[in-house]
Amino acid sequence: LHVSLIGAPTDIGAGARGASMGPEALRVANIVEILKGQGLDVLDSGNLFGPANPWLPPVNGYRHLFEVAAWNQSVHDAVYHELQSGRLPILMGGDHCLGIGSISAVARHCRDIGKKLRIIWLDAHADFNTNTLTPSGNVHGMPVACLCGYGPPELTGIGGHTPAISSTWVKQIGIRSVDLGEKHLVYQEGLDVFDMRFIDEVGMRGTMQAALADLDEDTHLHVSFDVDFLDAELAPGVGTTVLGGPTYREAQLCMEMIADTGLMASLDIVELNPALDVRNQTAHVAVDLVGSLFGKSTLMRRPQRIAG
Ligand code: DIR
Ligand code: MN
Ligand code: MN
Ligand code: MN
Repeated sequence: LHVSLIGAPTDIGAGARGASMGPEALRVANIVEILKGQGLDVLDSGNLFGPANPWLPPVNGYRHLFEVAAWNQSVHDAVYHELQSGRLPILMGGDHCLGIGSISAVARHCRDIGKKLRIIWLDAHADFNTNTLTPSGNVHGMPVACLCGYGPPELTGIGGHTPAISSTWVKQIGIRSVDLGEKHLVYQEGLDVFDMRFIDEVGMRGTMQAALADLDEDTHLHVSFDVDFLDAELAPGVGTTVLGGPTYREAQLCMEMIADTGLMASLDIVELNPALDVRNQTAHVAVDLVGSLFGKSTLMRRPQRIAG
């Protein structure tokens, strides 16, 4: 398996500064060496460039729309290029607004080759705000809505097709913070949301079985990993910590069940904020979990050891 790391050092869509340091923190936490140690062919293609963060207030409900669009165009181009070269792109953000460019590219690639696309969205937040619903104007709270066609043309059309995806392709896991207006739109769109209450009631195993139920051998599985998915105690290095997230063990099981499908073909690691981290702990946890996403496990497991 050939993987390409793409750094996108920006916090252009975030509500706190610092996610721009995410790519380097992941490198310092040995992301390249750890994935190579698992037998992967890893190419670190370095960092993308884009506009600086002017740190201005929102205009028409969007902060930094022009700069957000520029960064996403460059992410789209890089991710699409790696997919066309037959490599598995790992986008190292950067904040979660970059999921627009990344997933638009993945959706374009899947349209090119006639593959079914499914997206596992690991996050504390639903990221389904629009400019009229958003309490903050921060575009990192809007990427899923933009991908589903709710947003400005600068963001909804990046992959050459609007909407880039259908809301029925998205399975959200770990959600525990949704804004009031956003809640209505999520409900109206019928998004498949496996929130923390669902995980409490069903367990992570049943949750992932449900979330991964409609895959087949012709599916491209994209994982968008917002590090604030993890419980705040485990992962303090994010801009918006939310209590009550998955534990280390629950997150491991989630990642291992995704790995077991053998279908993950692209990945985002976003929202890591080293300015708020403690001795790079959150980066190390994230890299460890990414190892599990690529099949690191304690034992060689025989399939069906636990009855369905
Ligand atoms: C909040 C925070 N829902 C907003 N969102 C995110 O500003 O839209 N934080 N994604 O990571
Ligand atoms: Mn492919
Ligand atoms: Mn997010
Ligand atoms: Mn989040």
